[in-house]
Amino acid sequence: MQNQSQQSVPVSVSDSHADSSRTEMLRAEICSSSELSFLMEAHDGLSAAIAESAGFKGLRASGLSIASSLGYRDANEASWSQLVDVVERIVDSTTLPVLVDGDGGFGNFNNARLLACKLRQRGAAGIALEDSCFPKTNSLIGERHPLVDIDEFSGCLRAVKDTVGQDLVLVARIESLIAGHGMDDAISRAHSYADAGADAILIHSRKSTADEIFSFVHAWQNRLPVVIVPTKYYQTPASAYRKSQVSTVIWANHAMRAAIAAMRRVCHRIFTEETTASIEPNIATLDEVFELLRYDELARAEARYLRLS
Ligand code: SPV
Ligand code: MG
Repeated sequence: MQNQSQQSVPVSVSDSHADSSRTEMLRAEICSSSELSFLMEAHDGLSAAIAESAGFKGLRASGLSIASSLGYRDANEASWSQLVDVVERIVDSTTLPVLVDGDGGFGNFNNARLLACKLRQRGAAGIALEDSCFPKTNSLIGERHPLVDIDEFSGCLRAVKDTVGQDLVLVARIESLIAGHGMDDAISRAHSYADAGADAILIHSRKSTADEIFSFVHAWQNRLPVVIVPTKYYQTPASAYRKSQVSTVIWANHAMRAAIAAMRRVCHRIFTEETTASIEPNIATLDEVFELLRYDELARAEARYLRLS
Protein backbone atom coordinates (compact mmCIF):
# COMPACT_ATOMS: atom_id res chain seq x y z
CA MET A 1 0.00 0.00 0.00
CA GLN A 2 1.37 3.37 -0.81
CA ASN A 3 2.19 5.80 1.92
CA GLN A 4 -0.80 8.09 1.74
CA SER A 5 0.55 10.48 4.37
CA GLN A 6 3.21 11.52 1.85
CA GLN A 7 0.60 12.86 -0.54
CA SER A 8 0.49 16.60 -0.13
CA VAL A 9 -2.85 17.23 -1.82
CA PRO A 10 -6.10 16.35 -0.08
CA VAL A 11 -8.22 13.90 -2.03
CA SER A 12 -11.30 16.07 -2.21
CA VAL A 13 -9.65 19.05 -3.89
CA SER A 14 -6.85 17.55 -5.94
CA ASP A 15 -6.24 19.15 -9.29
CA SER A 16 -8.13 17.45 -12.11
CA HIS A 17 -6.48 17.79 -15.45
CA ALA A 18 -4.72 15.70 -18.05
CA ASP A 19 -2.16 13.64 -16.18
CA SER A 20 0.55 12.32 -18.46
CA SER A 21 2.27 10.38 -15.69
CA ARG A 22 -0.83 8.28 -15.07
CA THR A 23 -1.20 7.72 -18.81
CA GLU A 24 2.36 6.46 -18.94
CA MET A 25 1.70 4.21 -15.95
CA LEU A 26 -1.28 2.70 -17.76
CA ARG A 27 0.66 2.40 -20.99
CA ALA A 28 3.38 0.57 -19.10
CA GLU A 29 0.85 -1.83 -17.57
CA ILE A 30 -1.02 -2.59 -20.79
CA CYS A 31 1.49 -2.04 -23.58
CA SER A 32 5.05 -2.52 -22.36
CA SER A 33 5.08 -4.73 -19.29
CA SER A 34 5.94 -8.36 -19.94
CA GLU A 35 4.08 -9.27 -16.74
CA LEU A 36 0.35 -9.97 -16.68
CA SER A 37 -1.39 -6.80 -15.43
CA PHE A 38 -4.63 -6.48 -13.51
CA LEU A 39 -7.06 -3.57 -13.51
CA MET A 40 -9.62 -3.48 -10.72
CA GLU A 41 -13.06 -2.08 -11.23
CA ALA A 42 -13.95 1.17 -9.48
CA HIS A 43 -17.29 2.94 -9.65
CA ASP A 44 -16.81 5.80 -7.20
CA GLY A 45 -14.12 7.43 -5.07
CA LEU A 46 -14.52 4.95 -2.26
CA SER A 47 -14.19 1.79 -4.35
CA ALA A 48 -11.18 3.38 -6.07
CA ALA A 49 -9.45 4.07 -2.75
CA ILE A 50 -10.15 0.54 -1.55
CA ALA A 51 -8.72 -0.99 -4.75
CA GLU A 52 -5.59 1.12 -4.39
CA SER A 53 -5.10 0.12 -0.78
CA ALA A 54 -5.47 -3.56 -1.79
CA GLY A 55 -2.42 -3.13 -4.01
CA PHE A 56 -3.81 -2.80 -7.53
CA LYS A 57 -1.66 -0.80 -9.93
CA GLY A 58 -4.49 0.40 -12.14
CA LEU A 59 -8.23 0.90 -12.18
CA ARG A 60 -10.99 0.35 -14.65
CA ALA A 61 -13.90 2.79 -14.39
CA SER A 62 -16.48 0.19 -15.30
CA GLY A 63 -19.71 1.05 -17.10
CA LEU A 64 -21.84 -1.66 -15.53
CA SER A 65 -20.67 -0.82 -12.03
CA ILE A 66 -20.98 2.94 -12.43
CA ALA A 67 -24.46 2.58 -13.91
CA SER A 68 -25.50 0.20 -11.12
CA SER A 69 -24.20 2.46 -8.38
CA LEU A 70 -26.16 5.36 -9.89
CA GLY A 71 -29.29 3.20 -10.09
CA TYR A 72 -29.18 2.95 -13.87
CA ARG A 73 -29.00 0.01 -16.25
CA ASP A 74 -25.90 -0.57 -18.33
CA ALA A 75 -27.72 0.53 -21.45
CA ASN A 76 -26.40 4.08 -21.87
CA GLU A 77 -29.02 5.33 -19.44
CA ALA A 78 -26.34 7.34 -17.64
CA SER A 79 -25.15 10.20 -19.82
CA TRP A 80 -21.56 10.82 -20.88
CA SER A 81 -21.38 13.83 -18.59
CA GLN A 82 -22.49 11.72 -15.62
CA LEU A 83 -19.75 9.23 -16.51
CA VAL A 84 -17.17 12.01 -16.69
CA ASP A 85 -18.21 13.30 -13.26
CA VAL A 86 -17.85 9.85 -11.67
CA VAL A 87 -14.45 9.41 -13.33
CA GLU A 88 -13.31 12.69 -11.79
CA ARG A 89 -14.15 11.38 -8.30
CA ILE A 90 -12.31 8.13 -9.04
CA VAL A 91 -9.24 9.98 -10.32
CA ASP A 92 -9.19 12.39 -7.38
CA SER A 93 -9.50 9.60 -4.84
CA THR A 94 -6.40 7.67 -5.90
CA THR A 95 -2.99 8.04 -7.47
CA LEU A 96 -3.63 5.15 -9.87
CA PRO A 97 -4.15 5.32 -13.61
CA VAL A 98 -7.78 4.89 -14.67
CA LEU A 99 -8.89 3.14 -17.86
CA VAL A 100 -12.41 4.38 -18.53
CA ASP A 101 -15.12 2.24 -20.07
CA GLY A 102 -16.39 4.61 -22.76
CA ASP A 103 -18.95 2.11 -24.10
CA GLY A 104 -19.50 2.81 -27.82
CA GLY A 105 -18.58 6.48 -27.45
CA PHE A 106 -22.16 7.70 -26.87
CA GLY A 107 -22.85 8.32 -30.56
CA ASN A 108 -20.63 8.62 -33.60
CA PHE A 109 -16.98 9.66 -33.98
CA ASN A 110 -17.82 13.20 -32.91
CA ASN A 111 -19.38 12.16 -29.61
CA ALA A 112 -16.52 9.73 -28.98
CA ARG A 113 -13.80 12.34 -29.48
CA LEU A 114 -15.66 14.81 -27.26
CA LEU A 115 -15.92 12.15 -24.55
CA ALA A 116 -12.20 11.39 -24.87
CA CYS A 117 -11.34 15.10 -24.54
CA LYS A 118 -13.45 15.45 -21.43
CA LEU A 119 -11.97 12.33 -19.88
CA ARG A 120 -8.49 13.66 -20.53
CA GLN A 121 -9.44 16.92 -18.80
CA ARG A 122 -10.62 14.97 -15.76
CA GLY A 123 -7.40 13.01 -15.46
CA ALA A 124 -8.29 9.66 -17.04
CA ALA A 125 -5.33 7.64 -18.33
CA GLY A 126 -7.12 5.69 -21.01
CA ILE A 127 -10.40 5.02 -22.76
CA ALA A 128 -11.83 1.73 -23.97
CA LEU A 129 -14.32 2.06 -26.80
CA GLU A 130 -16.41 -0.86 -28.02
CA ASP A 131 -17.97 -1.49 -31.42
CA SER A 132 -21.52 -1.81 -30.11
CA CYS A 133 -24.35 0.39 -31.43
CA PHE A 134 -25.78 3.21 -29.34
CA PRO A 135 -27.62 2.67 -27.10
CA LYS A 136 -25.67 -0.39 -26.01
CA THR A 137 -26.89 -3.35 -24.00
CA ASN A 138 -24.59 -4.93 -21.46
CA SER A 139 -22.68 -7.72 -23.21
CA LEU A 140 -23.62 -10.32 -20.62
CA ILE A 141 -27.40 -9.97 -20.94
CA GLY A 142 -29.81 -10.52 -23.82
CA GLU A 143 -29.27 -11.78 -27.34
CA ARG A 144 -29.42 -8.57 -29.35
CA HIS A 145 -26.00 -6.95 -29.68
CA PRO A 146 -25.84 -5.05 -32.96
CA LEU A 147 -22.35 -3.97 -33.99
CA VAL A 148 -21.21 -0.77 -35.65
CA ASP A 149 -19.86 -1.25 -39.16
CA ILE A 150 -16.13 -2.00 -39.08
CA ASP A 151 -15.14 1.03 -41.19
CA GLU A 152 -17.32 3.38 -39.21
CA PHE A 153 -15.86 2.22 -35.90
CA SER A 154 -12.33 2.42 -37.30
CA GLY A 155 -13.08 6.04 -38.24
CA CYS A 156 -14.27 6.63 -34.69
CA LEU A 157 -10.98 5.29 -33.29
CA ARG A 158 -9.02 7.45 -35.75
CA ALA A 159 -10.95 10.52 -34.66
CA VAL A 160 -10.21 9.81 -31.00
CA LYS A 161 -6.53 9.17 -31.71
CA ASP A 162 -6.24 12.36 -33.76
CA THR A 163 -7.85 14.28 -30.91
CA VAL A 164 -6.06 12.97 -27.83
CA GLY A 165 -2.91 11.50 -29.37
CA GLN A 166 -0.73 9.88 -26.74
CA ASP A 167 -2.54 11.60 -23.84
CA LEU A 168 -4.88 8.63 -23.41
CA VAL A 169 -4.26 4.93 -23.94
CA LEU A 170 -6.80 3.88 -26.56
CA VAL A 171 -8.23 0.39 -26.14
CA ALA A 172 -10.46 -0.93 -28.94
CA ARG A 173 -12.98 -3.46 -27.70
CA ILE A 174 -14.33 -6.06 -30.08
CA GLU A 175 -17.82 -7.46 -29.51
CA SER A 176 -17.85 -9.93 -32.42
CA LEU A 177 -17.90 -12.99 -30.14
CA ILE A 178 -20.65 -11.47 -28.00
CA ALA A 179 -22.74 -10.69 -31.10
CA GLY A 180 -22.21 -14.15 -32.60
CA HIS A 181 -20.23 -12.89 -35.60
CA GLY A 182 -17.43 -15.37 -35.07
CA MET A 183 -13.66 -15.43 -34.92
CA ASP A 184 -12.90 -14.27 -38.47
CA ASP A 185 -14.92 -11.14 -37.92
CA ALA A 186 -13.15 -10.55 -34.58
CA ILE A 187 -9.72 -10.89 -36.16
CA SER A 188 -10.48 -8.67 -39.13
CA ARG A 189 -11.91 -6.02 -36.80
CA ALA A 190 -8.80 -6.25 -34.64
CA HIS A 191 -6.55 -5.57 -37.64
CA SER A 192 -8.68 -2.68 -38.78
CA TYR A 193 -8.71 -1.15 -35.28
CA ALA A 194 -4.95 -1.58 -34.99
CA ASP A 195 -4.53 0.22 -38.33
CA ALA A 196 -6.77 2.99 -36.96
CA GLY A 197 -4.38 3.65 -34.09
CA ALA A 198 -5.61 1.57 -31.15
CA ASP A 199 -2.96 0.87 -28.52
CA ALA A 200 -4.51 -2.43 -27.40
CA ILE A 201 -7.36 -4.77 -28.25
CA LEU A 202 -9.97 -5.88 -25.74
CA ILE A 203 -11.62 -9.11 -26.81
CA HIS A 204 -14.79 -9.92 -24.92
CA SER A 205 -16.49 -13.28 -24.45
CA ARG A 206 -19.51 -14.46 -22.50
CA LYS A 207 -18.62 -18.14 -22.62
CA SER A 208 -18.02 -19.99 -19.36
CA THR A 209 -14.60 -21.18 -20.54
CA ALA A 210 -11.78 -19.12 -21.99
CA ASP A 211 -11.45 -21.27 -25.12
CA GLU A 212 -12.52 -18.62 -27.61
CA ILE A 213 -10.28 -16.07 -25.89
CA PHE A 214 -7.30 -18.38 -26.37
CA SER A 215 -8.32 -19.01 -30.01
CA PHE A 216 -8.37 -15.27 -30.58
CA VAL A 217 -5.00 -14.74 -28.90
CA HIS A 218 -3.50 -17.53 -30.97
CA ALA A 219 -4.81 -16.12 -34.25
CA TRP A 220 -3.98 -12.52 -33.33
CA GLN A 221 -0.30 -13.24 -32.65
CA ASN A 222 0.05 -10.25 -30.34
CA ARG A 223 0.06 -7.59 -33.05
CA LEU A 224 -1.21 -5.38 -30.20
CA PRO A 225 -1.53 -6.26 -26.52
CA VAL A 226 -4.70 -8.14 -25.58
CA VAL A 227 -6.98 -7.15 -22.71
CA ILE A 228 -9.64 -9.52 -21.38
CA VAL A 229 -12.61 -9.42 -19.00
CA PRO A 230 -13.02 -12.86 -17.40
CA THR A 231 -16.37 -12.27 -15.74
CA LYS A 232 -18.05 -15.39 -17.12
CA TYR A 233 -14.98 -17.62 -17.51
CA TYR A 234 -13.83 -16.96 -13.95
CA GLN A 235 -12.58 -20.52 -13.41
CA THR A 236 -9.59 -20.02 -15.66
CA PRO A 237 -6.45 -19.40 -13.57
CA ALA A 238 -4.23 -16.38 -14.17
CA SER A 239 -1.38 -18.73 -15.04
CA ALA A 240 -3.22 -19.67 -18.26
CA TYR A 241 -3.33 -15.99 -19.28
CA ARG A 242 0.35 -15.59 -18.48
CA LYS A 243 1.15 -18.60 -20.65
CA SER A 244 -0.84 -17.31 -23.61
CA GLN A 245 0.67 -13.82 -23.26
CA VAL A 246 -2.51 -11.95 -22.50
CA SER A 247 -1.46 -8.44 -21.46
CA THR A 248 -4.13 -7.34 -19.00
CA VAL A 249 -7.02 -8.77 -17.03
CA ILE A 250 -9.92 -6.53 -15.99
CA TRP A 251 -11.92 -7.50 -12.90
CA ALA A 252 -14.92 -5.61 -14.20
CA ASN A 253 -17.66 -5.64 -11.60
CA HIS A 254 -16.58 -7.41 -8.45
CA ALA A 255 -16.42 -4.48 -6.01
CA MET A 256 -19.93 -3.46 -7.04
CA ARG A 257 -21.23 -7.02 -6.67
CA ALA A 258 -19.50 -7.39 -3.30
CA ALA A 259 -21.14 -4.15 -2.15
CA ILE A 260 -24.57 -5.40 -3.22
CA ALA A 261 -24.16 -8.67 -1.33
CA ALA A 262 -22.84 -6.95 1.82
CA MET A 263 -25.42 -4.15 1.82
CA ARG A 264 -28.26 -6.60 1.29
CA ARG A 265 -27.12 -8.74 4.23
CA VAL A 266 -26.68 -5.79 6.56
CA CYS A 267 -29.95 -4.08 5.61
CA HIS A 268 -31.83 -7.33 6.10
CA ARG A 269 -30.35 -7.88 9.55
CA ILE A 270 -30.85 -4.33 10.76
CA PHE A 271 -34.43 -4.41 9.52
CA THR A 272 -35.28 -7.70 11.17
CA GLU A 273 -33.28 -7.27 14.40
CA GLU A 274 -34.06 -3.57 14.95
CA THR A 275 -30.55 -3.07 16.28
CA THR A 276 -27.08 -2.83 14.79
CA ALA A 277 -25.42 -4.59 17.73
CA SER A 278 -24.91 -7.95 16.05
CA ILE A 279 -23.58 -6.59 12.77
CA GLU A 280 -21.01 -4.17 14.21
CA PRO A 281 -18.17 -6.74 14.12
CA ASN A 282 -18.90 -7.46 10.43
CA ILE A 283 -18.85 -3.96 9.00
CA ALA A 284 -16.04 -1.47 8.49
CA THR A 285 -15.14 0.48 11.57
CA LEU A 286 -15.41 4.24 11.50
CA ASP A 287 -11.65 4.35 11.94
CA GLU A 288 -11.32 2.47 8.66
CA VAL A 289 -13.57 5.03 6.98
CA PHE A 290 -11.51 7.91 8.38
CA GLU A 291 -8.28 6.26 7.31
CA LEU A 292 -9.45 5.53 3.76
CA LEU A 293 -10.63 9.09 3.25
CA ARG A 294 -7.50 10.51 4.89
CA TYR A 295 -8.98 12.50 7.70
CA ASP A 296 -5.45 12.64 9.13
CA GLU A 297 -4.47 14.96 6.29
CA LEU A 298 -7.36 17.27 7.14
CA ALA A 299 -6.32 17.36 10.79
CA ARG A 300 -2.77 18.30 9.81
CA ALA A 301 -4.05 20.98 7.46
CA GLU A 302 -6.27 22.40 10.19
CA ALA A 303 -3.32 22.57 12.54
CA ARG A 304 -1.41 24.45 9.91
CA TYR A 305 -4.00 26.76 8.38
CA LEU A 306 -6.92 27.15 10.75
CA ARG A 307 -5.98 29.97 13.07
CA LEU A 308 -8.81 30.15 15.55
CA SER A 309 -8.75 33.19 17.79
C1 SPV B 1 -18.54 -3.37 -17.80
O1 SPV B 1 -18.40 -3.92 -16.70
O2 SPV B 1 -19.13 -2.31 -17.94
C2 SPV B 1 -17.96 -3.99 -18.97
C3 SPV B 1 -17.71 -5.41 -18.98
O3 SPV B 1 -17.77 -3.31 -19.96
S1 SPV B 1 -19.18 -6.20 -19.32
O4 SPV B 1 -20.14 -5.92 -18.26
O5 SPV B 1 -18.85 -7.60 -19.37
O6 SPV B 1 -19.67 -5.71 -20.60
MG1 MG C 1 -19.11 -1.69 -19.99
